[in-house]
Amino acid sequence: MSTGETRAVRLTRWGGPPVLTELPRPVPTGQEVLVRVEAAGLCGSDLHVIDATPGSLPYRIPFTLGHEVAGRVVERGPQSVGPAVGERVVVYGPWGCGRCANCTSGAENYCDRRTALDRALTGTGAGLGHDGGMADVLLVPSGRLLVPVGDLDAVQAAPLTDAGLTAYHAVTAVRHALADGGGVVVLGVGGLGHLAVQILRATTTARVLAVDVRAEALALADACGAHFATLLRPDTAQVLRARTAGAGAVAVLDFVGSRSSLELAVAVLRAGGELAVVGSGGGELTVRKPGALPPGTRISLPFWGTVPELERVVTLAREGSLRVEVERYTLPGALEAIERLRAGAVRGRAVIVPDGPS
Ligand code: FEH
Ligand code: ZN
Ligand code: ZN
Repeated sequence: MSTGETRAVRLTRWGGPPVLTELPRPVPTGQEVLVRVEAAGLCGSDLHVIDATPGSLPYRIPFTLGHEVAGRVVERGPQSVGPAVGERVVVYGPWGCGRCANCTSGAENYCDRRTALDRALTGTGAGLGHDGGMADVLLVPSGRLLVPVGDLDAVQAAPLTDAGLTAYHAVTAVRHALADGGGVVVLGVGGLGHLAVQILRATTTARVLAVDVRAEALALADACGAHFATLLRPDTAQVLRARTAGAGAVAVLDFVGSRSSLELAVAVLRAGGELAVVGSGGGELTVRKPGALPPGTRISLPFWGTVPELERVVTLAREGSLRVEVERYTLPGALEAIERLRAGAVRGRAVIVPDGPS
């Protein structure tokens, strides 16, 4: 690979496997900033993108995968803003229009132009319709999308931009219900769930009750500070209720979003409780009155997070309150990481290190 090229893991046809290829190294113009990638996390959503059928996503192929990126600024366009050349950063992944009310408040995850009404955006962000960071370099549309990380290790920093930020945003959605040390149930202790446990312990007084289907995930939940962790069983709702003195959970963070996880959420929620559905597991919830949902239930569907929240997540990590469980892979190893993630074999988060040892 010459200095004028970059390796990249790209989606070149819908439903086909990603391929490792070489591209001309981008040159930043206008407000653009070029980041040398030091680490790029792999997410369950990457599998959804890879497996998408033609026309199901508003993205044009080919594009480079990778929406969870940390690196160093190496070149800036003449009108660029933000971190200087040489500064280590993480990349805020949801790239909005940058001009609507949500974008100008830092909530590009809820850009008004990404709605069905105005598909002005042809992509969700880095690695999601736009070239992402599963590569040697990443061209970022604006320095507004970069958050400095100081000396935080890139392999720890990259997952903060998606797994960490999404978990933090979900906790924020239910935070007001957590004030009195009530029980909060975390469904799924994977890449996002294990960080949610740590965020809850670091920023709330809630009692954290974790549920997963894998025994090794329960060990991870314990290591992350969960007060209680259990496998999903037929009596899990009763077990969790007993852990909340019969009142039920003041909040449930569902990082799975499957039929069984949503059923468990409904069964353990306290009246007036909060349900945040984060996972895209295909489960459905019937909202009807009267119905299965306890009275007063509030439901949110949090998506990713905001730039100010990403700054807070980076601060939590830099002060030692967040530790990401990672599996490292080289750039060519990304394909192996994808298959391990698909098999449910990844512990914590898979992170690709382009300059890592081959
Ligand atoms: C990205 C794109 C679309 C759906 C979900 C996601 C998440 O991985 C972002 O955290
Ligand atoms: Zn993601
Ligand atoms: Zn916008």
